[in-house]
Amino acid sequence: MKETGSVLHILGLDRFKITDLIFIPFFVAMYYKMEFFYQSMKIIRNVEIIIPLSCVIMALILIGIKNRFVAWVYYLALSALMFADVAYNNYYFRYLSVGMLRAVKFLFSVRTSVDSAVKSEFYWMFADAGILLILVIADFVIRRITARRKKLENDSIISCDNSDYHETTVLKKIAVFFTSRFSILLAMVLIFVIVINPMGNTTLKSVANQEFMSYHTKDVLEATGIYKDIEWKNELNGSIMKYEEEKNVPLFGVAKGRNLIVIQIESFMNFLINQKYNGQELTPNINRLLKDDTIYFDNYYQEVSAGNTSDSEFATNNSIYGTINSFTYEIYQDNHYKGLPWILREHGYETAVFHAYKKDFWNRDKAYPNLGFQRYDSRGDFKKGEKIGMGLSDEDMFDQVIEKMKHQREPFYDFIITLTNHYPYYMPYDKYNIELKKVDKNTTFGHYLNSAHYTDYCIGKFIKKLKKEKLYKNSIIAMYGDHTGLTKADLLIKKSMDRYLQHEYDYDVMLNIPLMIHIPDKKRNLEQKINTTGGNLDFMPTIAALMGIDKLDTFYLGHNLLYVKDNLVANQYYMPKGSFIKGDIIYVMSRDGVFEHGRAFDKNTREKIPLEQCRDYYKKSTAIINASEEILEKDKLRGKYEHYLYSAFDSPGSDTVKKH
Ligand code: GP9
Ligand code: MN
Repeated sequence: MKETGSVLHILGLDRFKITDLIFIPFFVAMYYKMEFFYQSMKIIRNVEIIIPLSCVIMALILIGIKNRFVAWVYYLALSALMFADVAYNNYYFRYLSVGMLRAVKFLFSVRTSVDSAVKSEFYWMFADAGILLILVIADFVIRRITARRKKLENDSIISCDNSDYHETTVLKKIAVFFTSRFSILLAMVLIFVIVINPMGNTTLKSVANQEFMSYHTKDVLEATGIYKDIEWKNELNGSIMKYEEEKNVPLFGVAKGRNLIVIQIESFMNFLINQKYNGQELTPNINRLLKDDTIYFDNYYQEVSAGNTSDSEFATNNSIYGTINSFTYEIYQDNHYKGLPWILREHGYETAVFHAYKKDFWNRDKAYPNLGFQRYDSRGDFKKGEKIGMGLSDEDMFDQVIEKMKHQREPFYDFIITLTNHYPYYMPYDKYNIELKKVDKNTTFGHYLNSAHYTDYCIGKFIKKLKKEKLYKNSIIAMYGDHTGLTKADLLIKKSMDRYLQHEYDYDVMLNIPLMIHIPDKKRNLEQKINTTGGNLDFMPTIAALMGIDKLDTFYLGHNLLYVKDNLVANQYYMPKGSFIKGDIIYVMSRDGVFEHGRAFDKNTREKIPLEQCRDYYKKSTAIINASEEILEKDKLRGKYEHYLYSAFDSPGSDTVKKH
């Protein structure tokens, strides 16, 4: 029998029974899971606030859901999201975003990579959900038994006092609402205050970027366009698009009229170049090339965004960043572009991409026509041959590309993307030619050295064949690594690299990719090392000058690295937005997005640098990335280049005209 007048009843708290205390073990387990989650996410700032906050938000929501089975399903779904977050973070060092859900199909395509990223301990993310299920079932059974006993009692005692029990007063309704849905409401208010942060509080900003529920809410709001956290500041001060001035270098036009062959080498890092490991040269073929007619940029850094490989090619060809909101080739596939392929077409070039992998991977087949590539040979256009890892081996791919090149009209611009040196770098045993130290055997680092060494061999063979087929002398061959191959977020990789480098493995080495531009020239000695800081965005203005292009009539954000001395590389992936590399200085924005929480160091001395020295460059780094995002979002090139309304896209054997 209920006491309708009791305080508990008025507050609606009589909904909860003493038996509900059986859920206490779950809440304890949830606390430890949260601790484990943030530890796996490698979040270190404000965890003393973030962990209890996540528990409180989660508890408020769970308590608010009346049906306990529904509450369990909800919690299981959130646990699955946490699992996905830690797996993604383990490689990319950031939370998953709604935009990246579009890329799930691609992540599944590189299954071996995904499998390796999922560590068995991540399954602990489901442990407390398991406990909750057991308790929900136990609670259900207890309730059933109690209800049956009550019914029996009621049947034997003739009671006429039942009317009050069913009576639902307004007071009671409000009370029930406040103690059930109200808790959900309270959780939502909490999250929104953190996300919107009306007073611009630094701690709240830090929490919003790191706390599980707040981060995902903010991400959903941003993805749906309800909320935007982009402050557009014009910090660029007219320092961009200065080709007219920057083209004036001694080597201007040294490769005028030649074929351009660009090799984007999968996961190829600069630390490999000119290095010996265990007495063996890691990249003998490339090293030999550097000694002869090659301009080698050793302070070149990746400037990729969420589209990883595809953004490396995008930034290289267009001199703007890809978007962080998902992968550029999909959300901006219909934009208008005027990058290197279009510019070279204006100069009479035929443009083609060769990549022996799935045609629609990273949505390349849809994106390339707008980027100005007339031909795209993907997996289906290559003969079946030797397979390593994800597909056709680099050696076989290069052999087949040479055959294709022989039939191309000159001058051509060929963009070749390699594949074998892809995470997790497994190859057949007979391809392992670097003798590993015991400690590096069966490690990602060890596999990587071997697979990079293999790709170097393939490049050497390719250059020989170019010579044999008389395609060499009249070409300019540029090569660069698309992005890092060894993430320091993976602690085993970091340990191997710390040992190899004999200092802490950090972003200066991790994001450093080589750029090598080889210009065969009998009369001159072109070989030189340029150590100006640069990145993917600088490729277009640099190569354009070497190829004697007079005008870069487009929007772009890079610089000619043969001209500038003082350059800045902005980053937003791996290193969070706001980070930059400038000369010897590396500033790493904190993951909570607060400038003062970042760290800066000198890559030579490895000593800390006072943050105040970095503030202006941090603003510039943010501005350059915002400028890029704005170019994409507003499709800025469209207005200026209406005459590109129609682009011819000739897939092999067809001459379809694609309207875009
Ligand atoms: C597949 C290749 C791999 O086509 O470009 O992409 P990644 O996984 O390195 O971004
Ligand atoms: Mn890649």
